[in-house]
Amino acid sequence: MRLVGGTNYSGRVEIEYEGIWGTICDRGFDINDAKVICRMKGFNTESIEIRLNGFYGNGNGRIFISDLLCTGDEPDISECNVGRRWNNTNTLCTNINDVAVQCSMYNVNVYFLYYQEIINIIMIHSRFVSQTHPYEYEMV
Ligand SMILES: [Ca+2]
Repeated sequence: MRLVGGTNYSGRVEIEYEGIWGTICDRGFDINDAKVICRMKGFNTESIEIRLNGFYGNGNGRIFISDLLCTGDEPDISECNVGRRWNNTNTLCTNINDVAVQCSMYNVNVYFLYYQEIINIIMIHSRFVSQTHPYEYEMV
């Protein structure tokens, strides 16, 4: 799966099937479906935007999936139920209906680790200061 026409964390959703890249129809597409797509791409699933109406440009190929039915907890869209797919997508779907998503660029867990690392550095540094300047503490 790839995101096209946006940034590394946003774009039109394209999936590969039998060597051909195609799109997903917006029919039945909701935030739970978008969560699985962002998770697959390794992004945070907490602040996601669904972009419709060709926000990142319409695709120009096949439409492989419509009526995607993810619960939001799946690790991969291949594990979601799908209403219609491959050669049987909804006839109302055209490339105007291609879905796009904007995932969150930042992972909450990454920020948490970064915060922990800063605390570690402060603690190591303050230990170093107390060892190299022992009298400052004894004079109090
Ligand atoms: Ca859905």
